Amino acid sequence: MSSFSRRDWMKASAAALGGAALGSVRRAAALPAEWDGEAAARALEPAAGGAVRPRIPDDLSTPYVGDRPPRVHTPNGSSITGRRADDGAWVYHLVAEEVQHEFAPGLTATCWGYNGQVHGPTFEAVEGDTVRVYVTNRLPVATTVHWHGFFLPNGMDGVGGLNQPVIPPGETFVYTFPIRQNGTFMYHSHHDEMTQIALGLTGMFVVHPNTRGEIPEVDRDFAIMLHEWAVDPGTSRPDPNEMSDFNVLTMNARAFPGTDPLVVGHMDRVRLRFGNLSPMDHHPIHLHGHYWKIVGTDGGRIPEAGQWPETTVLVPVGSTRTVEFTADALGDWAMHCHMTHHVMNQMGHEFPNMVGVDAAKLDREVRPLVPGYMTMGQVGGDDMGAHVEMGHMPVPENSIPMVGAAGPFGYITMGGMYTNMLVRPRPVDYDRFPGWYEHPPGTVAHAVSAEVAARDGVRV
Ligand SMILES: [Cu+2]
Repeated sequence: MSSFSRRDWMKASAAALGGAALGSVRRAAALPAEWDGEAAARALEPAAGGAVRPRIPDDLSTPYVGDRPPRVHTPNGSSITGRRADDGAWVYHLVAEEVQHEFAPGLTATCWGYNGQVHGPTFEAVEGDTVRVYVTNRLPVATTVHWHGFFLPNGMDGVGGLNQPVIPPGETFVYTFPIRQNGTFMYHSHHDEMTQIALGLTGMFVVHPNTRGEIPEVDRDFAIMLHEWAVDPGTSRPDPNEMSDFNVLTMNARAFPGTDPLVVGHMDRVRLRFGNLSPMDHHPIHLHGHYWKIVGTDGGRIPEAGQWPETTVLVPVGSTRTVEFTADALGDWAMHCHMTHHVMNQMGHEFPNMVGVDAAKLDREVRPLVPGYMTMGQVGGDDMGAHVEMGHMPVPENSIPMVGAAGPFGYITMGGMYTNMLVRPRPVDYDRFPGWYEHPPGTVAHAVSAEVAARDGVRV
């Protein structure tokens, strides 16, 4: 399957109209009657047949390297907080290198990252620090690092050829600059950006104010880098030449069901710092059940008079957006890019349009030739992930189904740039999955009989 592109796979599976369940044994009419979402979610390994189950890790804390504990939580990532040198400067070390990176269980690719991870660790520093960042290049090609949004000496700005010679493979350069601002910034390669950013050479850079009270105190402070990748099923590297057809959409380089949930306490003050270094797309990130205020960009803090309530924040390419809110609603709340093709995984963007087609006759005729044949897509895409999950439908090697993960009520038909914010009564162990929300009796949407509906004058 290694030379199989996504398009080829779609064509092949759609060859007899609509995508067959090749080699499937029985038709999947519905979800299992007893759906144990938590048990399903706790199964960390891909199920037989390449199906994907959500990853719910035991430990949601942020690992870090440095002399200061991290103050920002980077889901699926880590922080680098600096080591104090004798002259008072804060020293960091980045190693640019090739990394085997897992986007979600079942989908791994050879990417470029820093310090063994994709994206690089979240830098944390304090306004007034002088930082000294050593950058070692273990890539097969030259690179540089640009400190996105920083006011710094021109020779530290990192544009290869313009501000500095490029860092050749095997060499280490040092960047030194005083930090004169606070807020949410980024860092990324500024040499052959099309290739190097496409392969993952980016990271977040958070600067805390040096005076207490300059920005509001929060209970939870998250950093989330948005990105998009082109990884054809069966291939092992993101394609840097892709200009529009991105099929892996990520938060901190993970695609749902690979994204760690955000655990917060009821009435916690929450700050979310989004960065976007996707090659080509802006991402409108939407949180359910709450509103937030957009309080900052990579240009600085927005004065309070300029903050307005929103439930979606557009994070343009090459920008950061910081939002703050009070988590005042208990529950499991979806947070995701609102571009519908950005909440799908690899295989789902190029199906022939089968919506509304009655394929029962076709299925009957094809089944003697292809046992278990089943046309898909007549009701949209929601069936595909579940079929793969149940082992009824194979997927190409090193790929994940269009959408999907096991949830507490059934199959969650979301993928890609999607995660869940879990709001729980305090006190909360932020570093552990708290289990799915237990709804108070009578507060979950449910089926009704015609008789019940009729009481409200609704005929069904
Ligand atoms: Cu998006």
